[in-house]
Amino acid sequence: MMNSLGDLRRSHYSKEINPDMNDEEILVMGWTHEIRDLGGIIFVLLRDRDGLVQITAPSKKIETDLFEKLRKIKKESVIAVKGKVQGSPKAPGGVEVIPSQLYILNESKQPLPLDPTEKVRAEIDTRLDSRFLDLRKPSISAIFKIKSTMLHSVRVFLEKNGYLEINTPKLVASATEGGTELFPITYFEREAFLGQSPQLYKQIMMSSGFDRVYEIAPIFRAEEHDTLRHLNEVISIDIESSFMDQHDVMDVLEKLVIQTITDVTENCETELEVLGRDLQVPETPFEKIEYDDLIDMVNSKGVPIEHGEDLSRAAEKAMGEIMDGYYFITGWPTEIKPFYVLHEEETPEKSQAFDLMYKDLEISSGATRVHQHDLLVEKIKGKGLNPESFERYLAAFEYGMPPHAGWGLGAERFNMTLTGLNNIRETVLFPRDRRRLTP
Ligand code: AMO
Repeated sequence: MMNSLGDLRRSHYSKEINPDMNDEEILVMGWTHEIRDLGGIIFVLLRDRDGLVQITAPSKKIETDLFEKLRKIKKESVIAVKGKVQGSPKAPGGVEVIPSQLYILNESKQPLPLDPTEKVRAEIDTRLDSRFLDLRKPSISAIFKIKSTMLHSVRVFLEKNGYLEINTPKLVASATEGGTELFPITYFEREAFLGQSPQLYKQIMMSSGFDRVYEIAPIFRAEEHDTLRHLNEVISIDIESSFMDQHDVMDVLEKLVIQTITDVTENCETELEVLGRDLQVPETPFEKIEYDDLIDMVNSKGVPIEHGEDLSRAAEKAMGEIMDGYYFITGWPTEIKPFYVLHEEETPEKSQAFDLMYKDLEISSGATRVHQHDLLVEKIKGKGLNPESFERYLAAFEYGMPPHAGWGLGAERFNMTLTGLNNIRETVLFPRDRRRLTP
């Protein structure tokens, strides 16, 4: 075993090796995925981030010491192999490597708590406990390659549309979203909380004249529920735009979803295939369903729900049976939306808020905001909150706050719609739920 890498450097990733490189000397690095010892010939499958490469060692062609060393490698050990490329139609990628040197960079302990070759299925909790091994599986790492492409695509799209990336504090003094609980923390001699949403800060930035901002950052929700769609820490993609209303930002959201799906289908072909996912770019415009009509649709499916209520899980499920892709819900009752949401002028009981849904899953919500100071104070009081605890936020509305609108899109839920996965835990490297705080 080696303590340091020395001058050893990888010459190629597995996916870069092809039959045209016949006889070329290369150096590959990765993990021993599998070892097959057939007596006179040993096959080692080396796995790196991008796939597998076969190391073929016929006893007649290579030195005895090397042959014996290969035979003794333990599964999932980290190795480097120097050798020559040879075309081999049966091997992965149509090539194999005839080794001349083997370096064992780190040996893996045995037995393994989890099998990264995916031959043995494991329960999600076992997988999350040994997440580093779980993530070595191609079908699991594929999810995060898609997530990386998704976030890249979102950033490129927003930058192109004039949005500036901002970072706002996650240590905060008060709540922003009604309905969900906060995680309290000790902030020196005071109590503080983990931020539920950058809502108040992104709005303050409108008063700062930044016009269009976005943030991609964690939000913390102390929700007790243990479901396939909720976590206590997620990544929220937030935007806020001045001189826009709900219709303008819904348009931005729809275009962003389309651009991201296009980029993922073009750049993650292998990953989508590994996941068995046939991702198609949806047709636009996305359907817009008025809240009142939706309640009737849900009732007609036999699910009881009153006008004015928030959607129950049963109601979402009923919608999932009716709708097949992305759609907006508009015209939500003002009563059940947060204080910062503006109502319709003519029908104040109706708000200018919307949700973006995918089948039965809410992936985003947004609204035209209240930008008049006095109305905002009234709305805060109306929710039973104390305007004094919003003093610094409210000040931004007294000296020239433009009309504005925005939304928050859950990165994990968006990823679920791309990958087709139904447990949100699958889309986070190290999920935080009601029971899990490690690893
Ligand atoms: P909301 O609370 O609806 O709105 O959150 C926006 C989006 O964030 C995601 N999300 C979650 N995902 C998984 N687990 C959770 N516990 C969780 N909580 C939220 C969802 C949701 O649609 N300030 C507003 C946004 C705005 O109006 O700009 C807000 O936070 O995908």
